[in-house]
Amino acid sequence: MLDQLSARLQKAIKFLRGEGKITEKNLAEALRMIRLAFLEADVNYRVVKTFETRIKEKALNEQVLESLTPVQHVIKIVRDELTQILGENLHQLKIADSPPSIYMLVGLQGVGKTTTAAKLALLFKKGGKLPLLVSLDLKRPAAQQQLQVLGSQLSVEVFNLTPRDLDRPQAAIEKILSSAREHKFDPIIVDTAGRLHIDQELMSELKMVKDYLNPTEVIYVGDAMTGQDAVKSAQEFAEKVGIEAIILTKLDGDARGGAALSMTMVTGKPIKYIGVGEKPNQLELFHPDRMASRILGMGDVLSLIEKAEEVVDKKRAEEIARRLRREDFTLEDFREQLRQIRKMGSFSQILSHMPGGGVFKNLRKINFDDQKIIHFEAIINSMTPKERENPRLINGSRRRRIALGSGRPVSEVNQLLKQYLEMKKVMKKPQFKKLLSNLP
Ligand SMILES: Nc1nc2c(ncn2[C@@H]2O[C@H](COP(=O)(O)OP(=O)(O)OP(=O)(O)O)[C@@H](O)[C@H]2O)c(=O)[nH]1
Ligand SMILES: [Mg+2]
Repeated sequence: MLDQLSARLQKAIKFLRGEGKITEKNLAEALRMIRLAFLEADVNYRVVKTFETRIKEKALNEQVLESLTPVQHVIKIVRDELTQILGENLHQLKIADSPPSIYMLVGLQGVGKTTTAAKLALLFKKGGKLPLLVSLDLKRPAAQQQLQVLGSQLSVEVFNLTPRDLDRPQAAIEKILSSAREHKFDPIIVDTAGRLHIDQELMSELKMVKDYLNPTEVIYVGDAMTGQDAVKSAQEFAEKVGIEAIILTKLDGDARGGAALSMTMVTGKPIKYIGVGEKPNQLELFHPDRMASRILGMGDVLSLIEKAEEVVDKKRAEEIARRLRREDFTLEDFREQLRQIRKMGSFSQILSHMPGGGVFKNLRKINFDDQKIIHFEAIINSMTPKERENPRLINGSRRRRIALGSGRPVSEVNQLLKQYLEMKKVMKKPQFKKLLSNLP
């Protein structure tokens, strides 16, 4: 998988290693090699440009981490940027607030929608859920049978729709939903029709199904082997039907990587799973960081880099602890804390050492899921340094400006400020101070 890209990137890095020192000139040559590797792998041109610019900027301007050589530092930057364009964090499927969650799979013909529907069902079943498979391919009665066969192999329930049902999709969907509620099926995984090309008819059909179904997530299924075509069609599905997530299939084949590396940046949607074989158990959660490391190879250097980063993280954590002790816990510190949580769950670790109940009960309630942390960070980013140091400045009109700047609702800005104050209050409690004094 992605072997060729991997080999070419490694060649670029090997070249730099041979040089020993990073200069503008040899960096330019390495970047040229990296650019060619990407283009060869059929990565979207815009993505290649962004990637190149960011690496150049960071390699020439960033301070090299202690204990890393300049070349190792460049490797770290390449890995970080690779992770970034792959989507940075792990993204799980969204779960509906009230069950059942409904996942609607869309995509072109033959990309692997039906196979993926079955794979997802198996994953949920293994996780102790009771999934229900449904095919809403309104044109092809044989699609029902394909799903039935897969379902019976996996002992997963498949909702059987008659040709008459398929003529009346709204009534059929109501029937499915009420049956799912009655039998406590959760989630419902809905397979849909594929077409060779995107046409108006398919899009209207999918839009209609989506409106009746009201899915928790529409998942675009793309064939990684088709490279930029998969990216282009993802864009069209995103525009015309609306998608929340991406699953890339056939990454076990000789896919060159272009689809995986362009998808998220071009569509703005995360890849959540990847298909790595035809068998029902060959679906994996997509870990951008692992994928980046796999593409770069060089396990030894990467683990060295990770160690160096741990030291930095530890220093940052110490710095925050020091500031906490001084009680001037600003929004800047809060943001740094959020970043750390996102990276390594350090605050949750601190919390896990605390006695339950009491002052910490409220803190545990704060919902630090990945998405929220990203939004909170975006909000803090939109504040001026003054506001971060002195949150009391943030009045109504500033809140609106910050909301606008970060693309988040004002209510979320309020929520963030509330949680920040909550945390600050807890920081002042004697129990917390005692805990902090025990930190390294
Ligand atoms: N190697 C490999 N093959 C896959 C993967 N996912 C699906 N396939 C194969 O791709 C082919 C098409 O899969 P389907 O699931 O029928 O595709 P579909 O999107 O439902 O197709 P239509 O319903 O005709 O639009 C089958 O031969 C699958 O076995 C994968 O991750 N790896
Ligand atoms: Mg199918």
